Amino acid sequence: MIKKSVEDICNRQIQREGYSSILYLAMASWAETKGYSGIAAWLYQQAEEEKMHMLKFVSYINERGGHAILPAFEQPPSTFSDIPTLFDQVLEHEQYITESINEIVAMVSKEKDFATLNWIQWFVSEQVEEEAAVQEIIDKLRLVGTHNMYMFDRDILSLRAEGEPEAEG
Ligand code: OFO
Repeated sequence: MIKKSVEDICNRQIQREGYSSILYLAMASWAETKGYSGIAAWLYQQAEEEKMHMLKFVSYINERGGHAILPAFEQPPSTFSDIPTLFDQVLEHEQYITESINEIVAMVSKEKDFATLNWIQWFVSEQVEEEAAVQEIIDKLRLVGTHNMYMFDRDILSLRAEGEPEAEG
């Protein structure tokens, strides 16, 4: 049976992963309206992954005898200033998520909940990959320069294929 403190922090993470998903959906929608179909596709895929992360928490809490609660989500921004700023915001958001996963690690260690400590390791590795993938995009954007967004938009999906293996369910 999951402890209440662990159940609560995992429920908090449901909200954060779900918000990540709608934030990336909002970014994808904005990028699509600006003609960046490749960037939009990358963000739609990212939103799907975040939904899957949220569902992993839902299943885990319920499997351990807790109750996963689906929250209301804050409305994400609907406009973004430009593509480089958008990816800086993605990185910043991922760093925030990493911090929040680390808080779960610290809490379950303190509570001696070794099953959750073991389970959460998948997210620890996932965050390393996600931050690296976004950093790679930011680096490429810097190389390409904002005058060549056509090329960047065309190639972004191949970056994901090389750099970020699809997360497993
Ligand atoms: Fe991108 O983060 Fe989920 O975990």
